Amino acid sequence: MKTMPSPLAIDAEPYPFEFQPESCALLIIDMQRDFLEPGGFGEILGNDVSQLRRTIEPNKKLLASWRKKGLKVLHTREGHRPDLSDLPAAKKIRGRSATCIGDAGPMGRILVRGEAGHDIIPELYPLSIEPVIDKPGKGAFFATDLHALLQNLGIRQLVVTGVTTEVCVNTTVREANDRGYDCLVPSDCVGSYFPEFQEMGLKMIKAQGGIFGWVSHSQAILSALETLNPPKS
Ligand code: TIU
Repeated sequence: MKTMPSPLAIDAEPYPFEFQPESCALLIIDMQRDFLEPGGFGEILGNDVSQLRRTIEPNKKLLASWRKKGLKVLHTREGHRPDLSDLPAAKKIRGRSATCIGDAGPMGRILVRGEAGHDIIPELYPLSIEPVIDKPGKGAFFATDLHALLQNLGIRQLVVTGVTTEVCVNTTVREANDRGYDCLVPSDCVGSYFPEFQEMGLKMIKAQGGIFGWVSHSQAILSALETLNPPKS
């Protein structure tokens, strides 16, 4: 009879996360050029992209280690069909910005699938074997097949990284929590344009005994990964 290996305890708040590598996926949220690169949509809206760019190096290290151990990786991108038929009018006009989703931007049409700015930054570019979930909303489960993919892969734990902490990361963690997944969020691998939202966005996840999940530093995850054997070829 096949028995599950005992979980590895990862140092986290509010208490250690019981990591089951074979049923845990790394889910990288919206590390897209339009949110992170100077001159992109995020910066046009007046945001300080350096607050997000500091997450690139820790994500690179975590992704490299995750891949080396042969564990599952999925990526998401926020964006819309070129005809904008999946863009609610409320989302398009919200903010009353002169430039909005679907308009021409410095890296093509803003948050439109197939445009350069919509794609994932080169530093974290997905491998061909890594599913990319194109999502029209903030949460990665809304109007996507993410839940079906995770179920088919036997995944029940997620390490969630990416941007922004209080918007798409938090929404996705809440959606995942309601669907029965345990989520661990490495604080240095998620970023917000607003330092106060970074702090509170993480506190909201781990408060009340881990109401939505766990928060750690990526080093604690890297240390646990180091103890794993490499994949059988
Ligand atoms: N990916 C994501 O968080 N989308 C956003 O629009 N975030 C903002 O913080 N605006």
